[in-house]
Amino acid sequence: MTRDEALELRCATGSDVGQRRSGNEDSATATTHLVAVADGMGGHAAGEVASAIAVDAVGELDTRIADSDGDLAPLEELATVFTQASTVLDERVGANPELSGMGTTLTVMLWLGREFALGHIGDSRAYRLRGAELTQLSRDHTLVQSLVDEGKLDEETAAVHPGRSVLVKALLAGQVAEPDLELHEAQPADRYLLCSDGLTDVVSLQEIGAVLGSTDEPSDAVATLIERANEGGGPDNITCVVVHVLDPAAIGGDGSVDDSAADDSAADDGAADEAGDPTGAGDRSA
Ligand SMILES: [Mn+2]
Repeated sequence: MTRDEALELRCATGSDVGQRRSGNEDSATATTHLVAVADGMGGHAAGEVASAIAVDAVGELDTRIADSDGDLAPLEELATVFTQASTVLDERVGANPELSGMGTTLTVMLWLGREFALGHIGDSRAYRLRGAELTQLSRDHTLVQSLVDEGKLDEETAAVHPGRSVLVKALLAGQVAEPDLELHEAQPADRYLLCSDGLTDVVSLQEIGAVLGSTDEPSDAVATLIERANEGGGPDNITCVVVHVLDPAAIGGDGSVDDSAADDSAADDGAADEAGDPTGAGDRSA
């Protein structure tokens, strides 16, 4: 992961409570090497606790990477995020039985040079826009997706199925985490989206692809996607992280990028979203 070979990234995060929920149980983060979305579940604000635990585990990996000499095995490191989050979920439920049943999705990208490791559990999603083609990189761990895989349900029916949010896997206290872990190669000009189901339940894939392709500013894409989900009724919390891999050809011969924006964007837990800009933006290299 030498810096010379690293692709230049620009990313933005945003989270919004939506139109019908009283609290925001989603969490998101963007650190130097990692971006993540977590969608918590469980009553009495337990979902908020669970998704924050997942995002904290992501932050700890970022610290380990910063302290390392760069010689880390990405998939193994990413796996530790899930096991660590599970351990903390167990501890917190053990100490606070009223939190029992809390859990969270977690979709996380670890950027290393020209490739990234994707770790995923639950029904938040990771997409790649390459050219005009939007590809879902994650697979929903839902009952309806299992039925689609078995040929018992078609994609169109699954997308509007009333039971579509029933998860078969998530980060849950008392359970061993079984995330999907994969390495992907990135290309200049790729665009990536991590999002909670509050976006994908109400905004079509065509629209998501069009928004991602419409602007060179990740923060504009995040704001527009959240706006579209709210226009679509905003039935759930909406969280998006957009990552642009910059195209050296488009930013000048020396490959430098405008560095003037803030360094990192942190999670926005949505509690104060109504008043402000829901997005944060930053430039960095993986
Ligand atoms: Mn959700």
